[in-house]
Amino acid sequence: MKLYYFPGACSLAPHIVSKEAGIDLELINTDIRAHKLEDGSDYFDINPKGCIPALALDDGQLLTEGPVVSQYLADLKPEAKLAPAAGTIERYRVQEWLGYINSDIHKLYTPLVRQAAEDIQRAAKESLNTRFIYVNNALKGKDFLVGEHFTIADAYMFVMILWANHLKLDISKFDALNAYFGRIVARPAVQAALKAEGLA
Ligand SMILES: N[C@@H](CCC(=O)N[C@@H](CS)C(=O)NCC(=O)O)C(=O)O
Repeated sequence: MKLYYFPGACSLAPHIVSKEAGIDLELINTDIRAHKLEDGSDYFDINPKGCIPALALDDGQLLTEGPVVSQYLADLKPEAKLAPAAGTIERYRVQEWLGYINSDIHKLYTPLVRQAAEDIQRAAKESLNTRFIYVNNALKGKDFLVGEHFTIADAYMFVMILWANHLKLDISKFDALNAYFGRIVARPAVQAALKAEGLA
């Protein structure tokens, strides 16, 4: 399988999941601004959405949407416990987090990375702060977002906190969030994915 990715982008979450699961993926570096591959070919010809992550399956299908790609990878290796079994309340809890991160956190970064007008950036930062208050409270007394194991939701949340640090957002007051980040970043699979993306 091939993972279309860009270093440090949201595709890092399914990349981490693959490392945690012990699934070897061929990594295809994708320029998400120019929508080109390294050989100059047009990424829209591969994924008409133009976004990463995208997972090219061995049967020729393309799977898109990070939360779905991560669930697919996790379900290939249930013994790694990266996603609870489908149909259980724990699986819905993981999906609840994936949905929240995808729609209520991830996209708040767009005005910051695209350097939108000052007032739009300020509003995005305020909303991110509100979201991180919620996440920090949810993490108090817990090692992971759901249950006793690292899950695909943690891989995705890790990337959201990584971006906050990269953009120098002030998240220093969020003790539980920062302790959680420290635990996740120390995981060998996370280090391996960061290294493979040239970020370690
Ligand atoms: N709905 C998609 C969005 C993914 C997404 O926003 N990817 C960004 C990088 S983090 C991207 O590829 N942006 C390029 C573009 O918008 O053209 C998902 O959740 O996987």
